[in-house]
Amino acid sequence: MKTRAAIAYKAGTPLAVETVDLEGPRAGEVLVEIKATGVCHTDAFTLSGDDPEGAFPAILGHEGAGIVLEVGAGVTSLKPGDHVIPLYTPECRECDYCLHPKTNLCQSIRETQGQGLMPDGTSRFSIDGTPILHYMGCSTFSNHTVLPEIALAKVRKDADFEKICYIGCGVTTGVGAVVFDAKVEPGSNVVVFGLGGIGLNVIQGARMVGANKIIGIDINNDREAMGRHFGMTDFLNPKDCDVMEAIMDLTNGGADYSFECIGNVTTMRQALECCHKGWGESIIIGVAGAGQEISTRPFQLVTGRVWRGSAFGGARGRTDVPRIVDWYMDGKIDIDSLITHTMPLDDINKAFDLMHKGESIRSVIKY
Ligand code: NAD
Ligand code: AHE
Ligand code: ZN
Repeated sequence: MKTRAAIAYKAGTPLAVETVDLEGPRAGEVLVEIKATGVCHTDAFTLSGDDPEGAFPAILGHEGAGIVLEVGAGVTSLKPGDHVIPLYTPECRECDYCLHPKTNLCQSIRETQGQGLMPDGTSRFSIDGTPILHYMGCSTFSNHTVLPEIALAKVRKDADFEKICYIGCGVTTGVGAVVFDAKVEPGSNVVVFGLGGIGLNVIQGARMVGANKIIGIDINNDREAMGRHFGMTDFLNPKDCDVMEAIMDLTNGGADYSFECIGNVTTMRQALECCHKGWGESIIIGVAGAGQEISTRPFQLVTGRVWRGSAFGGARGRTDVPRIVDWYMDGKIDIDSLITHTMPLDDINKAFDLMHKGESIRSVIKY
């Protein structure tokens, strides 16, 4: 079939919206009509050329929601008409990772996914016979896309696509990091570095579990109001104060949990070192560019601070994403306030401009 998609031809150039050829689903695959997709900082990161796995030409986008149109041979858990959220972290429920209680990082198709290919090593997208790569196994910047069955969460039909698409990455990443990975206890003091599409979801996750102080840090003062709306108790701008000193004062010695939601190795170090001696845990969510490394004095860890990371909020997609849709529909989490802009696919480059200028939290493309 033909469909419309935004193509990343090479790093550092705007996306080109064009008609592409899409082959139907093969065995174990599903054709999905994407109804809406968010634009995440990770899409911009890969487009910038900083992603070691970035390969071009590709159809980016990994934060979508849509409807199943067709299923390939052997697909049993989905049928045409089902509403779905694509999963860049799939859940096969069979690999060593899925069977291990300590991780959500299903590895059953990770290798081909990282190469921009379907599990059989080929692409379903092309233009004039030239293959175009998939991205993070999702390619939601295409009105139609093909995914493996294990990379789709079936969700309820009464939820708006243009809101729940955000659960495909940002909401789950932020709220999940608090709830599934860090398992923040009520009364904890939490520090969040970076109050964008991820950090604000960490804040609402921290409020949801009953955190005490929720301290937000950003160089953009416009983020303070939104942070407070989601439960932030204190705002710090590193341009106006010594954040480390301020955190020590506000928390009586350091954070119980800190979350780095920027992707900057300097703030990653600060996030670790602002943790309380003896027990504070720092969770890295931000994605840093190729060649970047983190460092600290080992003494920071010897004296009880813990450094760890979180991908897709520790969520097992097919199991947890439908639950998070329920949390949204039950009013336990707010998504609507975070979607600051919506636009058609033809305007997708504006979404990247708004993100770079710090004017949007989430832009959503409506097909
Ligand atoms: P965003 O652009 O919406 O937000 C980033 C925020 O950080 C902005 O508010 C910006 O003003 C602030 N910031 C930038 N530099 C700063 C500094 N030096 N000090 C303080 N604040 C600073 O991005 P996002 O969509 O929220 O994504 C955040 C990071 O999380 C990115 O690196 C993204 O790739 C990553 N991410 C990781 C996962 C995962 O599963 N681990 C999932 C999604 C996104
Ligand atoms: N490809 C990059 C790493 C990118 C990365 O860390 N991605 C996160 C999700 S970001 C979503 O917005 C992730 O889930 N990582 C786990 C994984 O298996 O990719 C690189 O450095 O090579
Ligand atoms: Zn993302």
